[in-house]
Amino acid sequence: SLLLNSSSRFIPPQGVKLSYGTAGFRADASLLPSTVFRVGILAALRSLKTRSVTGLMITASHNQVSDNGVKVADPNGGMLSQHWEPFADALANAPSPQHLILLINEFVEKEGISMDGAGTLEVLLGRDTRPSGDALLQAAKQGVTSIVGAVATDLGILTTPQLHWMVRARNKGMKASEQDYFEQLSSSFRCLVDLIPTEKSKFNGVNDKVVVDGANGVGGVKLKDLGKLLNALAIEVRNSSEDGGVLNDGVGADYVQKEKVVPHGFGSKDAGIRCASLDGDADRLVYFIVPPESSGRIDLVDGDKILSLFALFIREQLSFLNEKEDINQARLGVVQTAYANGASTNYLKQLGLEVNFTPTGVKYLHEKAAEFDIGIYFEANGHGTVLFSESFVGGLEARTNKIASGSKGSEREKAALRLLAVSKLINQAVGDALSGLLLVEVILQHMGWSIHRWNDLYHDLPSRQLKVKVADRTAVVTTNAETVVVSPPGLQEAINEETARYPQGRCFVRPSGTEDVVRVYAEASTQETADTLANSVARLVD
Ligand code: 16G
Ligand code: ZN
Repeated sequence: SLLLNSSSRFIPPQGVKLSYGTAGFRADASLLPSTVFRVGILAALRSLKTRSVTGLMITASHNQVSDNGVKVADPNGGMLSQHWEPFADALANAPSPQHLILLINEFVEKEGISMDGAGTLEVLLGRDTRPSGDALLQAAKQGVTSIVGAVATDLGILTTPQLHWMVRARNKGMKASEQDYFEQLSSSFRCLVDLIPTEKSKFNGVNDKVVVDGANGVGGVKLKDLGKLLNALAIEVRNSSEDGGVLNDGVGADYVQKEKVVPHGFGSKDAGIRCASLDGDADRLVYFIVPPESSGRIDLVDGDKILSLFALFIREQLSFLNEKEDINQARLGVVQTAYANGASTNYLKQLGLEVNFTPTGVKYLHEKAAEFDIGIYFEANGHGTVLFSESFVGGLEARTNKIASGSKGSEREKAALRLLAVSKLINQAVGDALSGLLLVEVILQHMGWSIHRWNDLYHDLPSRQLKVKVADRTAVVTTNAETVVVSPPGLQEAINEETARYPQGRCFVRPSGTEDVVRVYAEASTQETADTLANSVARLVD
């Protein structure tokens, strides 16, 4: 058969066991052709099952350039449905083409997938700028088309969030090209700029340009294209893929957030300026400030602070809306992980917001945020977005339609227009550094705030992250959004005892989902005590 034929061209490497993990499959690129081919099959089956367009993205995000990876976007633009992950694992690890076909037949039967190709059967393919990406994309294409009737559409080099956005847009019957994406972001940005209260319309920051580190990847290129459509904002992009630097090497959001040092291409000349950093596939965003006399250190303005800024703005708009009516039932929820700095959680609670915690990984945060009318989620590492429920957006649309064209209406109507624009600007499929950056920028303009004013919303507690290499990281099992160890027995008690010695101490350990290590996170009132706490707990894990 077609399938047997094509799968015998993609034999999996021996002795490698892959797992779909929090962000799809990731490994050294040389190990991946058969996996990517098989994920092509998976994405086609997912399209067949849902009778909708699905997506397949080839990227290893912030990993080193020699790695690559692959993940599937579901019809709503989100991550692959979790109940298909075991099948993804089984597919990737099937030892031979015969096993593979057996597995597929079994799964097709179990899921009740009808193999007649009627209806939409299309997989959108994208990749980041990694040199291995093109060959892997060809493997994915062959995987997709080995399912009879499935069409693979190669969209070339994209950011991960662009691909997710396009899948979602296609299934909503909207225009879904890259140009449409840029159009939607830039027009909703302009709409928000036009609604800035006049007394604040002169931005009083120290410098009204933002300088962006593109991680030597795809994000910088796309941001330059997007920037051409924005006249209310000057963006200077550094470390773009065409600049010749190595992807994620001393640059990018992951590096900046974890190391808290200036990325290549930045230095003391940038002191005081508003700087931002994207990761390799542009689904993470952090800001930073280079202090004067910095010696290479930065002040990090992380995902928690982006979340806080968004929450503050949205809460203000809701309060304008709410004066009396219908919409005041709107439920605003915030979702964080245990990595959120304790100071950010306190700040959000002081604002009167409902703060929820989930395990690490976008799929968990996203799912939780979708329970609210407006759900804001962010990981400290800069991945996050704002989700609006359809019914809430419907309510906003009904209200804003009544506003006579030309007139901007009352404060309440302006607030509705702003929220509607935010729902279009911010990527509803997945966290998106480009749309996140535009929302940060327009909120700062709206508030008339410099990055310093924003950074002063609260002060991070000193924290330390460590990783511990262990024989078997699956020996550490956690619960309560990864804050409590249930196995090995006794470990949590020992952590509690250690943590109790430190003022404002907080500490947790968890097995990494992407590396063969156990991670330790500690917070305390001083950097020194945070370091000591992290180190002593690391010894407990070892
Ligand atoms: C992946 C996750 C990210 C998470 C990180 C944690 C997605 C799309 N990405 O990159 O959200 O923060 O893993 O890595 O879910 P770790 O498990 O190695 O700490
Ligand atoms: Zn990423």
